[in-house]
Amino acid sequence: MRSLRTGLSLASLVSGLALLLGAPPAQAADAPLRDLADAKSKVIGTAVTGSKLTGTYGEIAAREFNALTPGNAMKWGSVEPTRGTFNWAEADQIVNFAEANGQQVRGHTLVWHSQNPSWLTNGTWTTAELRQLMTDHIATEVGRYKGRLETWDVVNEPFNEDGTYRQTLWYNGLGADYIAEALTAARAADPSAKLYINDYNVEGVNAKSTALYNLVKSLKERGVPIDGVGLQAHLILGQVPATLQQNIQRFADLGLDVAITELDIRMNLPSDSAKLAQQAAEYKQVMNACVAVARCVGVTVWGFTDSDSWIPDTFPGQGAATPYDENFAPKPAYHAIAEALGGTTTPPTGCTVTYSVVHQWNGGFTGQVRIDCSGASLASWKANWTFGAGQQLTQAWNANCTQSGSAVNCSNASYNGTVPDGGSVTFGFNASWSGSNPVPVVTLG
Ligand code: G2I
Repeated sequence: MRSLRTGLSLASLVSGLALLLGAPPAQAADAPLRDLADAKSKVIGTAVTGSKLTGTYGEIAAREFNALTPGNAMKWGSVEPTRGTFNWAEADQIVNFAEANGQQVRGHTLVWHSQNPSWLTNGTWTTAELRQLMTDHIATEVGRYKGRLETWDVVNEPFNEDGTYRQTLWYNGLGADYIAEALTAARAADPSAKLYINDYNVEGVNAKSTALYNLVKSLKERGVPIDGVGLQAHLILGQVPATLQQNIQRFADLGLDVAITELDIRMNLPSDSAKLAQQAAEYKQVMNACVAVARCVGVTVWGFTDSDSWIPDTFPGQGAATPYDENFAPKPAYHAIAEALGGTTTPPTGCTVTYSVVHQWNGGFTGQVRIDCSGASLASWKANWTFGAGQQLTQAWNANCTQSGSAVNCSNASYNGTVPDGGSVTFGFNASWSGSNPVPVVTLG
């Protein structure tokens, strides 16, 4: 997208749903997720990338979620890439966006073994220097946002899978009490922020979650400031732990808050309607477990759209882990979250068409149109739209397209007229543009 001089992000170039065919007709969600969550006094949050908070991405982030977590912007490597030189731009942008939209912010994260600046990880420090670095970092970052953030993930991922402490810069240099020291420093810097320890694979009752349990129990007994535990919940389709609610409850019974902080449920690609239905059921299971425990403050998803998820980069061949697809169409998981929060929506059935600009340069662009069917199928199809700003088609593939004036009419090629229930067909085109390149409404016929 570097060729774009207008400052538009990909997100702002991509349209959502245009038209539904089939029966029954589409039901729009009756209320945004955040309204449903507010009515239950729960958090429904999402991790976000600051640079994407415009266009459709920004609209959904603001409309559907009552809390935001910066996915990367508040990590030490992001805010202090060079010692003493700070870059708060993305973190500030996210906090400002949240305040403008009446959303909480979950600060993420202060003391971690990953995404630290190289000056820190490559340095040689005495114990006293390391302690000072850690507490100064906390004082600086927590202090900057004092009174504005609801929550901080103070310590992230302190445990190994077997429940022993992870050997990190902090553990190796300061011993296990780095955790208490970090929490104490965070409390001093912002007495009103809720302070959490956050980890993954601690959703069910197991050796790792029991180590976390024993740690927070002893911290509380010692009077160390700790308000809650974050269960990240990077889950795999078919593997929601059966003991999730029981585990949430045992932390709550210690007098701590619990948050599901990074929920996603990944699957082997490609996705299909059966996997997406199973994923929806599992999202609902996680939501239900949190809704059932009063001290479970809520659930944050780790990116709300498949186009902004860490999964495909880290687990090649896996993905589709979030509640919206890569074109910002809500998936069955979205409707499952709504239902768990007391909404009454049923997922739409029928065939939808989505138009996106996948690449744009000075004077030209590549567009993509995708037809998805769920609970319906097509034997042939037409996709028609009107270009609103003089765009002119130059070439199309996987469809027969003609343009007359501003009207574009496309029909299936000989080999892709059939769109089965649960399937999709995509075609592409190149076109010219000048001035602006607004996204048209596409009708399916
Ligand atoms: O790894 C998934 C999450 C596990 N729990 C803690 C979270 O903080 C963590 O988030 C992910 C981000 O979603 C990724 O976006 O943390 C990753 C790093 O451990 C993030 O990935 C990094 C890439 O590794 C970098 O190459 C990239 O420059 O994201 C950076 C920014 O896009």
